[in-house]
Amino acid sequence: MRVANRTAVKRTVIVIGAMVAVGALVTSCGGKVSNSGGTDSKQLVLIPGVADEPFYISMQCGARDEAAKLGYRLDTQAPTKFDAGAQTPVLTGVVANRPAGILIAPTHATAMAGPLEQAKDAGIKIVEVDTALQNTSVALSSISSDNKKGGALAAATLAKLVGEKGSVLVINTKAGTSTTDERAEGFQDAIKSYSGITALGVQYNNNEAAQAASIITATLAAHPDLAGVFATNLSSAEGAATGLRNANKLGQVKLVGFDASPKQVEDLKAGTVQALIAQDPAGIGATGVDQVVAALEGKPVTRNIQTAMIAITQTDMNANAKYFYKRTC
Ligand code: T6T
Repeated sequence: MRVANRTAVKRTVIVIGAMVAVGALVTSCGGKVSNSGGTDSKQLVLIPGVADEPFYISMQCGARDEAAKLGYRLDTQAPTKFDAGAQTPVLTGVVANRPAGILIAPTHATAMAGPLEQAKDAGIKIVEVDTALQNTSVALSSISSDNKKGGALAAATLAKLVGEKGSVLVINTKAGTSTTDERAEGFQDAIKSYSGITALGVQYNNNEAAQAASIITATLAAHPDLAGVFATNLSSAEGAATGLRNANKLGQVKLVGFDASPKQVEDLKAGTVQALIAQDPAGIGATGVDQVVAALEGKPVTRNIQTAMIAITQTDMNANAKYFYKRTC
């Protein structure tokens, strides 16, 4: 069974482990949903956090393939910005077309609750993929990495890289994003156990790579002895790498980043980043489809499912290329 297999994969991996959008955008693999009548019983819609981002593109690929296997159609409609104000009108537009199920990565743990409750009240089955609402009564199932554990894994990895001493900084995305908040929390909790490490706290890049680069510049000015950085997602890690490159601190300041976009993989290869914590976005998408279809077909649904994660370094990157995220399906 898919879920059981994925859980087994996760265990293995961790042991080894070491538009602003009012109109909805149809991403490259999707098609527009239109429905002038009632619910379309075979139509699913994936609403990612933001359009054209390798994590969500990989998720879409997994979800679309699984939906086709199960005899359903899956379209993707995404906001152009990772923001509740941009995602809400996309969701409202999708709900008006009455698909049978929605897979959504809510961009804010509380701000997306109202619009999603309305979707549920319209009789649409809701499954959360990656991020989640604080209110657990809206979605039938939530599929994600174990983000707290991922943060702790990042702390252990960074501590080793800096020789368990010096100052370390967390660059997080946007407060209120369930996943990255959990990663930062897991990191901060775990880093406390290293007496030689000073935690400089958490700064937010608003999910903009350029802001992460500026945070690096400012932090290096205030703390020239900065030893390490944990970047909680793709945008923060890509931007942190750029910041370190601009400051000529490559390799001197160790960088551990969540995710494995093509740019992040290039940065790992170049030695700008020392470790990546790759997730399984295709698995999250496929498992999300399994769950929403189970709900639609009156079969049992699993409330919370955790998927694989793996820490990848330059040494083992070739062996782990299957975990790298895609730009197209
Ligand atoms: O890290 C992923 C995702 O898990 C997170 O919730 C938001 O950022 C990403 O999409 C990467 O940009």
